[in-house]
Amino acid sequence: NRSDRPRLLVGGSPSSSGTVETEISKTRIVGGEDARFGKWPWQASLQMGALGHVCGASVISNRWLVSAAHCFLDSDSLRYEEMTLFQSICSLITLQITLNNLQRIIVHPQYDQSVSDYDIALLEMETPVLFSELVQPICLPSTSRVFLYGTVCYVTGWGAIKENSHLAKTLQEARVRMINQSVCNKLYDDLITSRMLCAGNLNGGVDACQGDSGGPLACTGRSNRWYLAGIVSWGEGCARRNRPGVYTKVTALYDWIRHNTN
Ligand code: 4AZ
Repeated sequence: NRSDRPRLLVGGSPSSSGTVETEISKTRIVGGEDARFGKWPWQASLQMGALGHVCGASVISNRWLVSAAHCFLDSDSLRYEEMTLFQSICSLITLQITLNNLQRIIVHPQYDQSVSDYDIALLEMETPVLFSELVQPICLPSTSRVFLYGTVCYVTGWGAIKENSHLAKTLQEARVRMINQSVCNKLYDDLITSRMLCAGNLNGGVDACQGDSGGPLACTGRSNRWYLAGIVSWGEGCARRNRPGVYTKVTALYDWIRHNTN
């Protein structure tokens, strides 16, 4: 019974048929749906010792991953040099491919914690990953690529299944749409910089949440390739009406990524 399973990324498709479940899904925020095994082969989980999963990340080459800068803020309880990196394709429980430990973490020098501007970090692995059916990079969109407002994209992760809730056990995916920049800027009191983009559903109900940070917002382009349009960054709560998810805009940081990863 799918409705028994933990869900995440608030929103996505309704659960199975049946009146009871249908009623429930209307009256509270529900998560996205379980991702099919192997469907998002660039999705990685950043894990720290006893804490387990802390953030998402995306594989962009055999040596590099992209995540959010805010995942790497040192605090008394968290030292990010201790972070180990796992790629968990579909379920943290059934399959864990250990990627090579991190060699270097490059946080964007202009990252501004107070407003979440330039919320991006590059993670270099000690030794290259071997690609397989289950481990594949996502394409980096160049500066000139435009994801039009209304474009359907997918956000994936093991983050909270609703605000202040627990993490998902199975990787979740949710369908979101690109939201107009000026519309989003009005909703968020001009906090949306040109290094950010908004995606979700203005009616609420579909969104990324805590723990999805650093993970991918993936959109298809021509030739059926998937592109990393955004990196889960912030938002007011999760899946609230008129409070869409805010993502780091990857096209705006393409040159910086290229320069640092060669
Ligand atoms: C977070 O706390 C977080 N609804 C990530 C994404 C969103 C909100 C919070 C977007 O990491």
